[in-house]
Amino acid sequence: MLAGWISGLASGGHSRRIKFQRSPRAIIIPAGALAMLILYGSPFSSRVNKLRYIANHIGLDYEHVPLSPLKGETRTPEYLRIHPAGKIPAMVDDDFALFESMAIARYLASKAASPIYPQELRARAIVDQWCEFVTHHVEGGMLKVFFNRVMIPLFKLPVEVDTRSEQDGLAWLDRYLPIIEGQLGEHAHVAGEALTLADFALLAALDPAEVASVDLTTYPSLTNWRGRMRDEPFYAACYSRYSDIVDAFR
Ligand SMILES: N[C@@H](CCC(=O)N[C@@H](CS)C(=O)NCC(=O)O)C(=O)O
Repeated sequence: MLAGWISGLASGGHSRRIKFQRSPRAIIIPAGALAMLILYGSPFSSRVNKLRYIANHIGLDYEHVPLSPLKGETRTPEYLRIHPAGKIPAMVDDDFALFESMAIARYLASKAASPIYPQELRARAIVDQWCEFVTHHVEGGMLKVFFNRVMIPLFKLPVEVDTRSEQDGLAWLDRYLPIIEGQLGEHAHVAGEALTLADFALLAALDPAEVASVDLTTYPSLTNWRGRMRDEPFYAACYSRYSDIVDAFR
């Protein structure tokens, strides 16, 4: 049996160490965890927060271990067994490890048979469609802006601000957010009338808007939807606003 340790802060804010053991089948099993389901990754990451929103909304019993790639906490041999690229988020559910945030999102919703990821073939395909659109175009655009405007100066990252990438990100948002605005002008939620995974994906992707000085008020339906979503208990269970997380580093 192999054993190792990763330091982390539990969701309750208490310092704790989590022991990992490797089973004969080489699957990482967290020992000493309070919950069987563990979500890894700093709340600085909107991809991590997407999963926390979903787990909170579904009412899953989970533990959040906010490992930071910037502190090297995702490069330990133990964590690399969970995510071979050392990225966040990742998840361990009992003896099952998974990475890639949308794969984890689908797993969590499916595990709970939640209507946020419908079973019916076409309804599910529409949710997948909007999740992909949000992930590749909206999240992709926002992260380019966020990385250059916030991450590089805040963490004094040893790279130059890439203004072309920043402008690309803004151009993506200018191109793709009107499509989301049109959708939310006609429907209560991103993939139609029902709350789905696509809403959580979009909410998390747009969370950095204020700290990255991206003005979303020019999209009234989107702004209204965002206000409704951020009033939900799943959001308050994470923070009052995403900017609280960023401000804590200033
Ligand atoms: N497509 C992946 C992206 C994962 C990713 O790039 N995560 C970032 C943080 S949001 C990360 O871990 N960066 C640190 C690194 O690349 O080492 C997902 O959705 O999970």
